[in-house]
Amino acid sequence: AKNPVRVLVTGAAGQIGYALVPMIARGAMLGPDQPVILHMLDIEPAAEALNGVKMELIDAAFPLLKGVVATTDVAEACKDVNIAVMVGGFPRKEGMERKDVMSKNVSIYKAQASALEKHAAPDCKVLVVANPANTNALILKEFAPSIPEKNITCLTRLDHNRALGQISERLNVHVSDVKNVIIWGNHSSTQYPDVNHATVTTSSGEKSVREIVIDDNWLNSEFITTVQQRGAAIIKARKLSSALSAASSACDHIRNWVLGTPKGTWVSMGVYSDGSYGIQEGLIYSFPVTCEKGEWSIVQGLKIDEFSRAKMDATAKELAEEKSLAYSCLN
Ligand code: NAX
Repeated sequence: AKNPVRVLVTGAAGQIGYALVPMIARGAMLGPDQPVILHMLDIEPAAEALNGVKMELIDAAFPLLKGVVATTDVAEACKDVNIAVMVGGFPRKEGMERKDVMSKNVSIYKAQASALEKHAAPDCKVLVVANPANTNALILKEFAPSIPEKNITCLTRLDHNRALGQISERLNVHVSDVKNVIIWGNHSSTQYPDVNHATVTTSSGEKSVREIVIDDNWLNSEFITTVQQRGAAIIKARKLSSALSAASSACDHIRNWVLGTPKGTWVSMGVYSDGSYGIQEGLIYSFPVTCEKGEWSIVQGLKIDEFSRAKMDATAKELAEEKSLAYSCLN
């Protein structure tokens, strides 16, 4: 039998946490033969709720779940973890300035970076979900210099999956027959969902999405804004933000990272830019990646047209601004 993997979920008493921990305990993140020990962190006001989640995990009698740590102590939460899913953060409340929200999250991510650096397993893989996800991940990277930068990522897989979903609905094909969309840039409304390289598997082979969706106008406008604004549409409908889809996409992100992407398929991940596609180094930017043996690599050589270039640069510009704002909060 495999040794259990320790998975940290921060903000575990929140709504994404509540959807995510049972998925992990059922093997949706690391596979149906991989035992796990869940480490759940939340803050003092949520301690009782967190303990309630722990009680339910015990009650669900998950065969793969070999232990549960529920704590408000960051050091204890990070102890020996192999995977860290950072869902906890400070939400933007009505009337709050962007800078104030940034400042709260910068201090949270700075502190949690240090705790991970001190206490986590040295090869720990980190996924930041909490917004502003790219910039929180960047701060985490800055303050955990001993964690390899390749191990620090943020979630744009939900946006990627939303793009697959929109194409599959439009074409009335199964979502698993659509692949290789790309989310470029920030997990925000400036993200660029790109279908130029996406394909659909049909009875007569693989076809490009552009070829099948004849309506370029839809692909160049409504499709993009629908994906960009999907989070807001969910809030409007549910009066709560996306939770089950975010949790499921977080599992997809880690599963593909650890166990690999299928041959010929790429996914979107927010990763530290190495300058690929002319995106400045020093930003956590969402790129198309393939994964093998626990390592992601950016898909190279895709042709970028002028329309895409402008959108990729606009979202990079926003990330550079977020980065300066975050740094200004450090002083
Ligand atoms: P909730 O407010 O339901 O839960 C957040 C939890 O984090 C709360 O239990 C809170 O007590 C806890 N928390 C706050 N500060 C903490 C700290 N310093 N350490 C540990 N825990 C802390 O929010 P939820 O709906 O679960 O969303 C969580 C985060 O995900 C938010 O930042 C949200 O904006 C972000 N999202 C990111 C998405 C993505 O694709 N990257 C999509 C979904 C979601 O909007």
